[in-house]
Amino acid sequence: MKETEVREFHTPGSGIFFRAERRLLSERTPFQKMEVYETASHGRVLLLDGLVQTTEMDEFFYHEMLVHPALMAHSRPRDILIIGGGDGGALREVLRYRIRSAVLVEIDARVIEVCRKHFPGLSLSFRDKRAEIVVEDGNRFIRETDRRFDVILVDSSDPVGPSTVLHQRRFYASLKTCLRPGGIIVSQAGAPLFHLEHLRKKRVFLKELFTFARYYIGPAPTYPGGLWCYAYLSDRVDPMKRLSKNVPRKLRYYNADVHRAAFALPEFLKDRSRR
Ligand code: AG3
Repeated sequence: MKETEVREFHTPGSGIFFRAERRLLSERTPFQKMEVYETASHGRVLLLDGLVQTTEMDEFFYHEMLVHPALMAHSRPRDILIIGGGDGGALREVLRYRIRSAVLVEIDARVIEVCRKHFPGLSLSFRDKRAEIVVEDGNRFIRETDRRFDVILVDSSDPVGPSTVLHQRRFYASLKTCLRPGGIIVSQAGAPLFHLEHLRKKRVFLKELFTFARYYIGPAPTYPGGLWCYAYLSDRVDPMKRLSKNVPRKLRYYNADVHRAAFALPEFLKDRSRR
C-alpha cells in the first residue's frame, strides 16, 4: 500500500491526521470498525470507529493518568477491575503495583487479539499471572458479578457506539455496588473542550451518587482538544489526602506533584455549584 493519510475529525472542519507508512489492519468486528496503522511520527496507531484510541508515542499520558491517581490514593489496593481497555495499556499500569488480581472486561475479543499482535508494549500485560481477561459486555458483567473490587477503572471510548452506556447514570449506580468499602472508581470522561455540556450533566449525577466526585485533567496530545478529563469517585477516599509514598518507578508523566496539580481545574471546568 502506498502512503495514506489517516484522519479523525474532531469537528466538521478540524481534527488530527497521521501520515501512515503502512496499514496493518482494517476490519469490521461484530462491534465496531477497527484499524491499525504504522506511522513514522507516532508509531502504531489504533482507531475504533474512526476515533484514535492509542498511539505508541503518546499513550503513556492517558494510561498513567487513568490509573495512578486511584491506585496511589487507595491505601491498600488488592483487587482491580478494568472495564474496556482491550489494548492492555491500563492493565500494564495497574500491574506496576503489588496487587492480588486485575480483571479486565472487554466487549470485543478482536481488540484484544489485534493488540496482542500489534501493540506488544501495551498488551504484554495480558500474560501476567495476576491478570484475568474476560470477554464480555462490561455493563452486563457488573450487574451479574458478585465479586467486589478496591479500584475500578473505566477505560471506555467516546459516548457513542458500544461505549454509550458506560457514560450513563445507571451504569455508575451499579458500578458502585461492585466496590468494597473504601473503594475508588476512575473513569475517562472525555474532552473538556468538546464535551463540556456532557461533563456538566454527568457531574450532577456523579455528585448525587458519591461523596467525592471530582474531575481531574491531563494532557492527551492525540485526543480531541489535547486535554483530557477523568472522573474520580469514592465515598470515603479524598484524592488529595494521604497519597501512598511508593510511586511506581519509571513512569513518564505521573508523580505526586502532577497528581495534586491534576485536580486543579481551569475556570471553564470548575464546579459552580460547589458549597
Ligand atoms: N480510551 C479513550 C479514547 C477516547 C478517544 N476519543 C477520540 N479519539 N475521539 C481509549 C482506550 C485506550 N486504552
